Amino acid sequence: MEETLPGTADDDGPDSIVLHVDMDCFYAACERLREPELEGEPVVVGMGYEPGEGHGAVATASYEAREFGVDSAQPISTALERLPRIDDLGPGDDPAAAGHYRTVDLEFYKSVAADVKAILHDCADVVREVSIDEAYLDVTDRTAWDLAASGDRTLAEGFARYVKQRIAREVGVAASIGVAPNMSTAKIASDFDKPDGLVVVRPGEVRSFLAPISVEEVHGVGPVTARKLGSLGIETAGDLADADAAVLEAEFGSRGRELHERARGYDDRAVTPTGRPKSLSRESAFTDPTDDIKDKREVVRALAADVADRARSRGAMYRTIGIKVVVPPFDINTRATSLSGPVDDPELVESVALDLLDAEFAETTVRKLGVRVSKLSFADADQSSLDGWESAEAGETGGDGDERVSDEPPNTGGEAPSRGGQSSLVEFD
Ligand code: DCP
Ligand code: MG
Repeated sequence: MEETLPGTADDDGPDSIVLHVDMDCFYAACERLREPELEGEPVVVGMGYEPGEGHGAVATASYEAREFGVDSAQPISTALERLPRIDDLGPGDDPAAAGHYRTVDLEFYKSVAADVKAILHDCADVVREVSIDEAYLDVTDRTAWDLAASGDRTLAEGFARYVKQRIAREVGVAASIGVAPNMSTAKIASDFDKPDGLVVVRPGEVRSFLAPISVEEVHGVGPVTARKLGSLGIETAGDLADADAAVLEAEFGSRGRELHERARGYDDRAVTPTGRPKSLSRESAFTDPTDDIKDKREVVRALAADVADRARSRGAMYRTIGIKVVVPPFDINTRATSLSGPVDDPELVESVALDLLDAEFAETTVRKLGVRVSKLSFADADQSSLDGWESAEAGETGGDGDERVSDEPPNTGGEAPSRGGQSSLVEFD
């Protein structure tokens, strides 16, 4: 009988199947794509590094370079001490003990990431991108924890292998994948057998898989917490799982209970998609509040152009166009017009935004104006995926998916009376 874990209990429906995909030495792998002769060689990619120079920091090192003690975030000068640059070798030096140093080329890496991401979106309906080279996939609906007919492997494992092979074949870079019934276990699993890893933790195995792992690997445990846990004799996730919840709570408050549950394999966070903002908006404040309609129209025109341009570059179509008008001191008014279907039409954004301004705020003294498009849909998956990685990073800090540039606090304004026609109150949250 398989042990039933919290968060994987039958009464929650079937166990989730979460994949955590993390590319191996990603920037170095990208450099190898355009310089295949770097395959199997120690490669160091430096940020702020210039060929022949010794400054900058290591962004990543290939696994061959890591053997020499080169690692992310190290000064290039340290890396060069451990692994000389191949171009600096003298006649008698051993080329096998030297490395290839390259400069970060983020645009290129983003284009490779977009190709990977397109595959991930093809393989899962729910993809949460967390960095340029890392994403969670919820594939519960695409596969199963059941054993494959051919043996003792799960269908989920076969599915993850398929994802890995597609990335390798179609893009040419290696991914490590962790498969588990929840996000934190999947993440630990993807890191467990890098590079080129595929680690599957079945629902009944979560706790035993986590048990020997250092507490530092548990989601939410930083160095300070790890030290404190150490002083309580708690070194591994297993120790943490076995610890008295009351003691942990006394020491760490409600976080203590949470860490205890994580260590026991409990993590009921749903994989929520990122990288696809719900809306795009931009705001601009006047140095001095103004009621000049020409000034207000000019600002709205510029904001509309900017927002429409960003929507287009992300491959986003919108069904709602809105404005925000902040009246001194902090009276926030929002108005929007719904369209009959999704469009990508910069001129319409401008004319609708101007109409909304003219209709009610022609005479109003304003402190700040904003334009927003919302009810987004992404027609061109490839296009939107290119930027998706970036917004995913922002999303990790707890955004709601609305990508905006604003210093405005969340909308605290009261409800505006709903107007006739199709305009209505929307929140520039
Ligand atoms: N990166 C960076 N600076 C860091 C860490 C990472 O610029 N301090 C960049 C370079 C990496 C990429 O982000 O290639 C992805 O980060 P990872 O932590 O996933 O590291 P790698 O993919 O390089 O290696 P691994 O195989 O351990 O995932
Ligand atoms: Mg990586």
